[in-house]
Amino acid sequence: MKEYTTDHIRNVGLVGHAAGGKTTLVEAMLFAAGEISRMGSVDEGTSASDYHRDEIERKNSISASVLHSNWKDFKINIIDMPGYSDFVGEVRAGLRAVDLALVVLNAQAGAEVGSETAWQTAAENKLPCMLFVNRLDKENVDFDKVVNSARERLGDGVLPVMFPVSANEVVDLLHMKLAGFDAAGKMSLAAIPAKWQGKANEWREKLVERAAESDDKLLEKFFEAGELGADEVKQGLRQGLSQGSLFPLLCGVAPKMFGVQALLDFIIEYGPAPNFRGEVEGRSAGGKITKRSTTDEALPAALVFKTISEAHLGELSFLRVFCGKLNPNTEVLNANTQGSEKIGQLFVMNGKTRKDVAHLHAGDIAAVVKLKHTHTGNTLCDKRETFIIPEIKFPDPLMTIAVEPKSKGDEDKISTGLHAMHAEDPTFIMKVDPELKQILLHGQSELHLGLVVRRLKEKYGVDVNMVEARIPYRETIRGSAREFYRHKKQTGGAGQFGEVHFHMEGYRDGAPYPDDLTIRDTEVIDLPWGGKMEFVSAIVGGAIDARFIPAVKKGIMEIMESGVVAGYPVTDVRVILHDGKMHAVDSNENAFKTAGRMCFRECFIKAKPGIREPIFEVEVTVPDEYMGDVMGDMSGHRGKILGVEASGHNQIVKALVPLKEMAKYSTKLRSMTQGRGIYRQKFSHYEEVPKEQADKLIKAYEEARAQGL
Ligand SMILES: Nc1nc2c(ncn2[C@@H]2O[C@H](COP(=O)(O)OP(=O)(O)OP(=O)(O)O)[C@@H](O)[C@H]2O)c(=O)[nH]1
Ligand SMILES: [Mg+2]
Repeated sequence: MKEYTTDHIRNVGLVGHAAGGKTTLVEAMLFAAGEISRMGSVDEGTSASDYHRDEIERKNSISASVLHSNWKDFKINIIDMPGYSDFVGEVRAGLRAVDLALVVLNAQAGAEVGSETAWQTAAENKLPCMLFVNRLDKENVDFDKVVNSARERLGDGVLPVMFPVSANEVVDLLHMKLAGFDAAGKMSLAAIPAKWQGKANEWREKLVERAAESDDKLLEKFFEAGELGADEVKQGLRQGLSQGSLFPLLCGVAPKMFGVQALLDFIIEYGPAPNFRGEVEGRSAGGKITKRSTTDEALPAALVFKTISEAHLGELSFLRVFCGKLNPNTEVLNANTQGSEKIGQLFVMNGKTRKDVAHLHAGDIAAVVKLKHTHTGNTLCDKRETFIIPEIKFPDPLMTIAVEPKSKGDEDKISTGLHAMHAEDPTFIMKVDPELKQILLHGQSELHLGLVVRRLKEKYGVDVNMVEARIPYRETIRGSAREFYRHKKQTGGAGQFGEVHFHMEGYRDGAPYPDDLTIRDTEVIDLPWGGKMEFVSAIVGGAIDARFIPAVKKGIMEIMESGVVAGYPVTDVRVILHDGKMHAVDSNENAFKTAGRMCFRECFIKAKPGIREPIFEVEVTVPDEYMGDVMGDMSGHRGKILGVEASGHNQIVKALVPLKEMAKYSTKLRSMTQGRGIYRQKFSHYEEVPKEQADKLIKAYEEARAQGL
């Protein structure tokens, strides 16, 4: 494989709402450049990018694929990213490796929710952005409307550099020509027909003006002369794109190769080279921010942005070289772990096929095999000096399911498999939850976790059932109570004796103590399971020895952890130990621990126990027309609407919803909005569950205990 130097490399990432045609466009970009000999298709499962079995079956992208196209002596590295929000982690990682985001819009739908989120991620990475309006061949396409929707939702800098005039022709505003595409997608230029001349002049004028605005000198010249030369327009557009003030918009029909040649030309002529920022920022071993020049001469540093392990590919780590030149068979440093790594051969990828390359120049993207201790997000750098490129920010998990092995004894295999898969996909996290006694999988959606479970079976041979994750309820009290408990046992030799008197009430910060008790000592404990416990000593006249008091507290903590009425940890109580009795011979710590535990139990039952559930703050973004459905559904599921905000053509609904009601929200929202809604959620607080539900939980616990579970 030929080597390309930095200025002959372009790195572009395709993003956008699901089914816009990204993968098909990538296929066309490869085919146009002769990279593949036949134009494959997503529908037939023959595309270079969606090669994974799950992708072929589902007919959509799941994982970011790395490909490239050699076009007119340039190497265009292409990352094709999934549009479904379930796989947003792939977009976060993929966009870290490129210098240009290409947002693919569906001409029938305009800018959609998924286009906006991709756009935001690109903006967070300060990435130059351009657009491609695809599917122009569909009925009822109104190109001007698409441009307007892109302007409204994505930014005023959206600037068409062409507009379509027939099924296979566009007016190219850069060259002021009519570009036609034949059945093979080959482009030929002709004069603009008189009919379109007026619109062409008008749009060209806008384009020149916007290009001039990218640079003060150009703008001055534009005002003086009233126009700019071809090179100046080019310079202005390039600059506007690189600095993020202009978002050029092209169009076409990917499966027919219509517009693809023009797109490739545009990327190499106007797209930023990998060194367009001049420097890359990183951290030294001591955490100091440093910068390195993005040239071959700098010490090398590369970010591992993706890791995969598949039977036919082996273990592959994809890396973007940010600075320096990378040679095969070299020892490098994993800057994050300070461990040593060996880079063997370097590979240039096209989906699942790979070719050897002798060196990688600054800015290039490639893959290496069999790294030992390197994970996604790590930097590999020259051993002489640590340089850590900022880690990739993955999204927080949105939902949780639990898995149970189908055959006993598979727990270890589950853990090994899931840990290995987490290295490939950091957006799902596996945890064994000792409180809920479940293996939990946290991820983006049911679809996402369903695919994880499927791969666990296929790759690691472990079959599991997906079940609902238990809800981490909490027990607490709504009233107050006083009780005493005498623990007394006389079995042959030494006996057991301990008596304690408690006053119990709900814990509230700074609440006054009962008037009739003399407070000696108090301690507020932050409980490991959340909430507080205040333990107060109000013992008078040495009724029980000071040495027994910690034992009483220990007994309380034990029962608080295991729960009293429904088997869930207890939170937010104040216990005042105000009296007791001891026996000169039979009292010991154990006896007082038991007395403490039992007295807590009696008091708790008397003090109106209640059950609390976790409430999440949920933020749903949907197009206007779905807002009513989303709000109705929330209210029907015990949600409290906090407010609604408009954001372009979308509405953001904010609500407080019990976690229990969010169990299958990703699937529900998708069907309610035809995939056009997204949501986020974060823990807010605990709240009491309705009485019927509390009774149900208590009953279930009693039944389980009766059966000895
Ligand atoms: N008519 C028409 N169909 C297209 C065009 N581009 C893509 N398609 C079809 O649209 C569907 C989705 O195309 P993909 O290329 O998989 O879209 P994508 O953006 O990669 O989708 P995700 O990976 O799910 O985000 C497929 O059935 C394609 O054949 C187009 O320009 N015109
Ligand atoms: Mg795709």
